[in-house]
Amino acid sequence: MKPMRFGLIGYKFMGKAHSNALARLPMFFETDVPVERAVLCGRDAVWVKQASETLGFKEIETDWKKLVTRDDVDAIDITAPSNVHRDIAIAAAQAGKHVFCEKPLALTTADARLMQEAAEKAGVANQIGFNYRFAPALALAKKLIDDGKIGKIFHCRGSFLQDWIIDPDFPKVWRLDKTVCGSGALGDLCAHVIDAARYLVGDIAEVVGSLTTFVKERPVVERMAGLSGKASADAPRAKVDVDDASSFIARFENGAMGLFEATRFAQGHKNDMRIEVNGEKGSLKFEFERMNELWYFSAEDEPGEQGWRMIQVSEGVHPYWDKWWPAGHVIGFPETFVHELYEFVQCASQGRPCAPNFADGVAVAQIMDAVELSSQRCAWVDVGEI
Ligand code: SOE
Repeated sequence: MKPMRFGLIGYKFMGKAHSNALARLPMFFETDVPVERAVLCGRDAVWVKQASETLGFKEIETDWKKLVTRDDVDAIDITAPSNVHRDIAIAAAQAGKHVFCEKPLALTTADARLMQEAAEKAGVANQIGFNYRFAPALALAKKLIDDGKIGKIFHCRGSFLQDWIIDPDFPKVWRLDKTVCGSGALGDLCAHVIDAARYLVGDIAEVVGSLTTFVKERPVVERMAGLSGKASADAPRAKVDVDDASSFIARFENGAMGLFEATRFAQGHKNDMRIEVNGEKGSLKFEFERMNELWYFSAEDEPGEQGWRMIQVSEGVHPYWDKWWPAGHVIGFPETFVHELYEFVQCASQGRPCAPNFADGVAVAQIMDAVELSSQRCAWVDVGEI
């Protein structure tokens, strides 16, 4: 059977997460086509070679333009920083390759739309890396909502809190450079929460928000590190042009209210992504750092027996669980990437639309741009304006 040969761009944090997922996918999941780690791509030949050996890729490429037109590659997986997503994804789609792209889809909604158009025109599978919705607990929350368990939804409360850039001497890494990442906490963190909210509750119609940058200048380091780094005391400083924190209120199209917050300045919070949904008949809440648990309150339980129940989402009946371990042998962050790539491979090989796809990436980009605009205007913004 013809395999799906992956060309992966990037080999740092997300590149490793995707490589690990591609390696483990065939060990646990039965895909319609075999999956191959074919070519790893990065600009520096020495480093990419080294990474390809560790991450199990057969070949390397240093120029993404060559990668996307190679005959021995069927799918392009983009984990490089956001400023290169647009050009790579469009070229890959035009070359007839299926495309998986990390979030945020692009620097702007306009660019994200170009990517969606190119992928749809080429008829290739396209998916965006909103991996949190692939936590079994969030997939179960979605099922419970679709089954009507919490009824009409009134509220959605989402947050994503981290604390890794509080030190003002922490360098201006690429995640803090607008030309490379598009936005700060908003695009890097809140994008996941917005996706989860759209997945569980539906589309957002209007937003009013506020963005803040607490540390306005940071030392520049020669090599822009990922999530860690130290600058020398005499390093020159440059302006930080992205948000350190962002919050917004939303009105969903179905009438529900939303409240969202993302920050990298919440001391003690490492990767604290949470979402809660309150409906007429019940509530659901999820906390990523306890990702094998889903909290559920049902107002339909017998009076006197009502209360929050914690569902340990690690039994064969739960989403994806039958593929993993015996009950209670919990999974973590890396497995969310296995799940999303499983969906991608299956959708691509069966010709089904992926979810979340580039259209979802565009919808999230629109909401984020509307939040930025609202912060500038100090007013509500209709998402349709973007
Ligand atoms: C860094 O803030 C980061 O790694 C994000 O880029 C990821 O999308 C998120 O999963 C965790 O935090």
